[in-house]
Amino acid sequence: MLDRREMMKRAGVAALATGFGSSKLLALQSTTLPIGNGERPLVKYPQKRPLIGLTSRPPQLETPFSVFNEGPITANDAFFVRYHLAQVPLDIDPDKFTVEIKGKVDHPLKLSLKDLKKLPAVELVAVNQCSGNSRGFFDPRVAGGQLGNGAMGNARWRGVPLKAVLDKAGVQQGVKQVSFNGMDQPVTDKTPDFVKALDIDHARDGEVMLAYGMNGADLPVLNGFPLRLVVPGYYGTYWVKHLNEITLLDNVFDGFWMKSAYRIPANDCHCVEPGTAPKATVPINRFTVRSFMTNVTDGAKLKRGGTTLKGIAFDGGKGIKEVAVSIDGGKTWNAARLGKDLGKYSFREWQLPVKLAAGSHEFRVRATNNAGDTQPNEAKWNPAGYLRNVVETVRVTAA
Ligand SMILES: Nc1nc2c(c(=O)[nH]1)N[C@H]1C(S)=C(S)[C@@H](COP(=O)(O)O)O[C@H]1N2
Ligand SMILES: [Mo]
Repeated sequence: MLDRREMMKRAGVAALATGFGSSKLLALQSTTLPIGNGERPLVKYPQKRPLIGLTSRPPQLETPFSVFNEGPITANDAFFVRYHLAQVPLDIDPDKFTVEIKGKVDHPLKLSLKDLKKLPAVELVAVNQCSGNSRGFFDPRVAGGQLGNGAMGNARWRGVPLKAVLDKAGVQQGVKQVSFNGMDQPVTDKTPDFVKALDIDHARDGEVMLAYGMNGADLPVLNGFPLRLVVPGYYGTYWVKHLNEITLLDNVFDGFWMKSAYRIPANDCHCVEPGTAPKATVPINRFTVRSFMTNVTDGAKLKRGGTTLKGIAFDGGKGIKEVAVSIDGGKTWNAARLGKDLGKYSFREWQLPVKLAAGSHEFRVRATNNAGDTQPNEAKWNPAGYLRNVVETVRVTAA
C-alpha cells in the first residue's frame, strides 16, 4: 500500500507523464473508507470527477459510495477505473482504430469503428463490478487492492452483439474459446499482457457486446475508449477495454489472467476456511447477489420518526426478485418496494418507509434473485478476496 503522501506525489508525476491534455491530476482532498488503513486521496483525472485513488500507475479509481444514491445509472464521470498494466493507451485515434477478428475463422476481419457503427446497434443496462470490489472488508484481510464498495457501476451500454461480428468472420468447427486483448501494455516483459477468454457458446450468446457507447456518450478514455467488451452478469475482469484483438481458439486459453489469476475455489460455496488455500479452482464468473443501502451511512445520526430507506440490489443476471430490510438487526424483515426494472443485469432500486424510535438501530438489507439465491449472514472467505456478498449492516442512532 502506498501511503497518502507517496500516492499524491506519484499522482502528480503520472499527470505529467500521460500528456493527457493540460488537465492536472491533483489530489484534492482525502476520504476514509470504513476499513483499517482506509485513508485515500480523492484524485481528479480527465473526464472524471474527483474519485477515490487506489493506485496511480496503473490508474485505479473507486467511486465514492454516495454516488450510488444519485440514481440507478452511474454517471460516466463517476464510474470506477481498474487497470492492471501501467501503459494505458490515452491517445487512441478513433478514425484509425481497428479491431481484428482472427484465429480459427473463415474470414479474418479488421473492423473500424465506422464498420461497427454500420451494424445494427443494441443497448443493454448492465452492472460492471470488479472481482475485488469490497476486498478491504475481508477478515482476515487478504492481499490485493484494498477496495471499499465502490468498484462497481451500472451503465447503459451501446454497441453490437459480439455474435454478429463472429458470424461475419465465420467461426470454424472445433472452436472452444475466444480470447480478448486490449491495447494497454505491460511496462516490462516480465508482466503478462492482460488477455481474457470466454467459452465460444458464451461469446455467441447474443448478449456479450462490443460496446462503443456508455450512457449516451462515447466510452470515457479510462473506461476503454473506443471499444470494450461488455459481458453482462460477469465480473469486470472479462470486460476488456481498448479491445483490438479477438482470437478464435480450438483450445482452452491458458494465459496468466485466466489460468493463474481471477480464480475462485471450485466448490459449492466458492469459499474456504479463512487462511487456507483451495484444493482446486475455476475461473471467476457470474456476480453473487448483493444489496446496499445508499441513503444512510454507517454511524449516521437520524431524526426519530418516519423516514424512507433506499438503496440498490443486483445479481449475475437472474434478476432481483425481492429485497428485504430489517431495522432491528435481523430479527424482523420487511419487503422493500422495488424501483423501475431496467433489465436483469441492472442495479434495481428499492425503498422502504420505516418508523424509527429514539435509540440505536441496526439496519440490514438482503436481496434474493429469481433463482432463489440470496446473501449470507456471515461473510464467506477466499484467498483472493472475491465474490463478497454478506448481508450489509448499517448502524445508526435516532434522536
Ligand atoms: N484492457 C484492459 N481491460 C480491462 C482491464 C485491464 O487491465 N486492461 N481490467 C479489467 C478489470 S479487472 C475490470 S474490474 C474492468 C474495470 O472496468 P472499468 O475500468 O471500465 O471500470 O476492466 C477490465 N478490463
Ligand atoms: Mo477487476
